[in-house]
Amino acid sequence: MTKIAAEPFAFELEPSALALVIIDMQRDFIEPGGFGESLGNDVSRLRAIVPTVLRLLLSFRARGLPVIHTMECHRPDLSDCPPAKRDRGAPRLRIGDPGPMGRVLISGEPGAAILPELAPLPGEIVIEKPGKGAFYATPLQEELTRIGARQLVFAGVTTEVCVQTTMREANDRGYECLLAEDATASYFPQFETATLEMIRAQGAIIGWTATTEQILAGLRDD
Ligand code: C5J
Repeated sequence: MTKIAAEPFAFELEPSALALVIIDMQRDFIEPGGFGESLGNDVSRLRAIVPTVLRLLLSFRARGLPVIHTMECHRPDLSDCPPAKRDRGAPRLRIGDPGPMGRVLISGEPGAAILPELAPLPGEIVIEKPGKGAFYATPLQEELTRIGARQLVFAGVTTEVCVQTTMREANDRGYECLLAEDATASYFPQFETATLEMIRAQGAIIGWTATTEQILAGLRDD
């Protein structure tokens, strides 16, 4: 069995059960002028991982391995957006308001789209999710069962919110989770570091972390 050099210990790779899950690489979180920036965040930290995420994506595609893309967004009538999510903190822009790239985090609006350079190809699984975790109120579990995935490599944004929440949900469902540590980012560097540490603490209590190079080296050796 091929092993990926990972932390806190080697990740035993089962290529036939492997899938890449790319979390929320959406224009509204990452592009200047989008929702994320309007909340006062520095989006350049998120933008910086795009080439690394692309490298992972192209490698999985080249090996014919499954890719799943998630998008945090809501129905235009907001029927899947709890008021507690929309109203909390009285932000200047709320979900569903007209924003710099259309209605904020609404399915089908320009800002909710995945960055063009990472756009899903026909046949790749795309999960629109109303929560931070990608399993809540989505068909993700059924899709993973359908494709036979049991090991998930994670990339995307933001590390401590949607990436970590989804990894915890996946871990509770019995998936082996490996986070590509240089293909994930937060607006807050200290949260990114803390999340990587808490995921791999206590003997991989949530999962493993490895660099993209380590993951791709493991795939090359398989
Ligand atoms: C946030 C996300 N941070 N994709 N969403 O609200 O992490």
